[in-house]
Amino acid sequence: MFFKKPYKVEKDEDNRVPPGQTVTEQFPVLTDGVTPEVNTSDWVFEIKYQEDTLRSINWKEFNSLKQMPVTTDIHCVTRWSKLDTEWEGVSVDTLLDGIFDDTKHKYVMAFCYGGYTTNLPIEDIIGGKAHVVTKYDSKDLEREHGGPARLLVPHLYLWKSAKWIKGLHLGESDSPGYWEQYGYHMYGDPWKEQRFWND
Ligand SMILES: Nc1nc2c(c(=O)[nH]1)N[C@H]1C(S)=C(S)[C@@H](COP(=O)(O)O)O[C@H]1N2
Ligand SMILES: [Mo]
Repeated sequence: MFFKKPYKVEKDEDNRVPPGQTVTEQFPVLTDGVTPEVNTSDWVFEIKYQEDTLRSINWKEFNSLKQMPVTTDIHCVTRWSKLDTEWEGVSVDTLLDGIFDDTKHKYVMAFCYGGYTTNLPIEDIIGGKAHVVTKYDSKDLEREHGGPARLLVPHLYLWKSAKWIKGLHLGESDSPGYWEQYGYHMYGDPWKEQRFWND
């Protein structure tokens, strides 16, 4: 008798966890420096290109955009991974809708309340690959994990998932963000163990 293979084979844990990582049930907090207190009444999210602000939205406007559930594994460069984390937020595609110009917008610097920054190629935050999330486990995102809103780019090491996000600065060229200036990899692919500059 002929059995069709199931369309989606559940990946076993070994194949889901990048090299050098260990799965944790905890959700460690990793913050360098201040944990800013950001009130949603003051919150603004800005998208900039050079000196121009292409979009500026407040909390109410952000929440009126299409909210998406995201279930994903996350990987921290300090060697923990967490499987099937559940988030909710707005796709970066939605945030860039109508303003994205692929001839000029090649890289992005995410900037945050508190001053943290991290750089990414624009390709890595479009096409459903990144969200600005405001909920974790169906609850408002805790302040220590970046509440009220953080970037979530789960296919890269978690330092790229900027907490307390304030906006995205689009540009033509790549320049190092906070950790990248201190030697963290410019790209940060966990499957290639791109932890530091020479990896
Ligand atoms: N604004 C800001 N975002 C940040 C950081 C930070 O120090 N400040 N740390 C990064 C690092 S190194 C990691 S591993 C993750 C940790 O997220 P968590 O604290 O929710 O686990 O946030 C990233 N985003
Ligand atoms: Mo990290």
